Amino acid sequence: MRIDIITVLPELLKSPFEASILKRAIEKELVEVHFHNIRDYTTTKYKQVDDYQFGGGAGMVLMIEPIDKCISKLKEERDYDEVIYLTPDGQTLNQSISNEISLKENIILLCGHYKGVDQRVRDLLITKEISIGDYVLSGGELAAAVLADSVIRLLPGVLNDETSALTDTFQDNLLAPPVYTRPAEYKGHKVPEILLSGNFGKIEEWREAEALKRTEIRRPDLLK
Ligand code: 6GU
Repeated sequence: MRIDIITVLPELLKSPFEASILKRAIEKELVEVHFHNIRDYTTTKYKQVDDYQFGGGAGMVLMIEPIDKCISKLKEERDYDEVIYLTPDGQTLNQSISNEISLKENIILLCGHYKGVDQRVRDLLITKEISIGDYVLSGGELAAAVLADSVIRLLPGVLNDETSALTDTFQDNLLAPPVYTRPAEYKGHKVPEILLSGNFGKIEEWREAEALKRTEIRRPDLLK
């Protein structure tokens, strides 16, 4: 998979890809992540990427021309399955959207900023609009990192047995059960006996029951 991220703030985005699972996925060549600064595609003297909105009102709007130039150049080099705009008024991200995107070959992520992008970018260039939840971020960069992380960890070979995505919260619409590690007792607080029993059938039953219990209490909406 190849992910091209278009932003006015590439430096805000790079560090999540330079550590741990994402870094290893890139090193293993399971994914390529490329950053593009919209400012490198301006034709104006002052490298302007945004402007006041027509009709008046506070807040700057990202202009179509540099974004169009950047996306057009990428599309000349290869075909893209999706051009995704990160925006608080997009479809709310969930595990099934991440699963779907993880099956694509090449995707572009466009990060919004300020008051957003000229509507014509959305009408002409974007195939999917995604939000990461009902709260407002300063820009789409952190949302792009969230989306990319949730997708990359699903690519075959990225996770090993120990970090398997199959037991993740949400993968089967259930929250994950509680987990424990050494010591078996800490300041009088004990690990559930069953986990020390070595009876893997019973342990699996316990985990399923705990996952269900946790989901019923915390997220009953997932069970509907
Ligand atoms: Cl994708 N962008 C911004 N600016 N805020 C958000 C968001 C995206 N998703 C949730 N809040």
